[in-house]
Amino acid sequence: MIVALLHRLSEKLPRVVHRLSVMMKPQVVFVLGGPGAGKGTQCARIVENYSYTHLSAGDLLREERSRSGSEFGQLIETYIKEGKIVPVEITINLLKKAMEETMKADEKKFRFLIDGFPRNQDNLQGWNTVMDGKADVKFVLFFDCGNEVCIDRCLERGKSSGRTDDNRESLEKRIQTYLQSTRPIIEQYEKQGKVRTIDASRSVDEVFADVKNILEKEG
Ligand code: UP5
Ligand code: MG
Repeated sequence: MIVALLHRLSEKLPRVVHRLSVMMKPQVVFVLGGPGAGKGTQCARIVENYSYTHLSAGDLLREERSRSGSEFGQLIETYIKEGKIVPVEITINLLKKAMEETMKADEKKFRFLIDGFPRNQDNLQGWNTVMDGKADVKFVLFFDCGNEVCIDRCLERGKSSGRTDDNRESLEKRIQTYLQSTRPIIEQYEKQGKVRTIDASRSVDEVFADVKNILEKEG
């Protein structure tokens, strides 16, 4: 009797494990910091070394901007060039779709680095409305870097990036938006004890050494 029961259980086990992994809630790390702080660079390094999927909200918006037939192309272009934050309805749909597609293609990919989001109160509300209970925000990786270093890095990149916002005029606006809208979001998470701050003004390797320490501590 017991042997038969154990036998049936062992038959069912793979399916149970499979179902559990399907039900795995997305685990999210928000990656924030000023324009050019190195968010994208460090996320790429993390992906090489850990099982995270990198989703840059800015990259998703730029993709949507150039998608033929997109009804938001012009609006996104204007916002990006002006350093303003695109209405969250657009961004959250792109993020949600990218997360769903990633998990559908490979159910083991449930750990996400969401880079450059949430940038303001509107973004945060949108996230809470659409994603509340559907994903766990583990912590915020905050790449802390002085404005001048940020501007210099983006101007340097602007020589070849083709990004319409890597010029001094757009950069001044991006910095203002960052200081006025994004820093308060980081401060809110700070009060919840969720921010892991890294001095991002150093070399890529030095910054990544700190990132590794944090990720290994967080598990
Ligand atoms: N670099 C990187 N690290 C370095 C280091 N340690 N030492 C020396 N050089 C370093 O790096 C920038 C440049 O610096 C690169 O040339 C790199 O080699 C070098 P990168 O890793 O790209 O920095 P990152 O922080 O990712 O800079 P990015 O320009 O992408 O930051 P932004 O936050 O400004 O851009 P994003 O793409 O996220 O957003 C663009 C716009 O989209 C926003 O301004 C906004 O208009 C819009 N947006 C929204 O509206 N909503 C969103 O949710 C997201 C974006
Ligand atoms: Mg980036």
